[in-house]
Amino acid sequence: MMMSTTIELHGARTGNCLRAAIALEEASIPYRVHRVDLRSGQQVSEGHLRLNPSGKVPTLLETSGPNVFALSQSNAIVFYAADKAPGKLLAVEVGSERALALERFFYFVTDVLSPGFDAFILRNHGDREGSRILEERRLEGLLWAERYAAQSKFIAGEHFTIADIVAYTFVASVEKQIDMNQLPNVLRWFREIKIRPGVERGMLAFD
Ligand SMILES: N[C@@H](CCC(=O)N[C@@H](CS)C(=O)NCC(=O)O)C(=O)O
Repeated sequence: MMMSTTIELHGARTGNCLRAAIALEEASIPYRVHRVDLRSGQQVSEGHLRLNPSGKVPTLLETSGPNVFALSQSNAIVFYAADKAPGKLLAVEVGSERALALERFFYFVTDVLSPGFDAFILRNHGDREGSRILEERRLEGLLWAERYAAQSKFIAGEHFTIADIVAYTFVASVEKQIDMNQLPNVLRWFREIKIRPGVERGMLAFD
């Protein structure tokens, strides 16, 4: 007998969770949303810690009969979605198209999201100068996004990939702080990505 598999995404309206939701939507993977109220500390409730001992979101649960598999890193969830829908979010064939998507995906993860997260930690510890330096580093991501979007329709070539997902959630997080008219290629690309049905649904997943 075939066991049916259900997928749940536990999270809140944060960049990491939205990235995971957009990836599932763009991969057309059916999933149920379970909202975690971060303000009231639900992420450290006994129930949530059982699923994700780090006390954070997002957490993806894949349940198949008695087997429950949990994933608790947003970028691993992005790859999980890409693997379940071969070719939709990342070229399967080893070659330049796939390598470029990985290069740009990891650029945004390691050189943009990471300093942004560290800036937040330093700010919470009162280190305003350290935080400012890292925030500047994060915003350099816009210049690279402009360069990438000038070269091709999407961030890593002529197809939508995981690189667009990470770049989109980053640009959406700073959109109100910057004058997007100074980044004409980012603006063109951002407007196109924003109205993709999968992106629209993902962005609303936790509302
Ligand atoms: N590296 C993790 C980071 C997860 C993370 O920091 N989640 C934040 C929300 S975006 C969180 O759960 N914060 C609540 C808390 O730390 O109490 C990922 O990419 O999923």
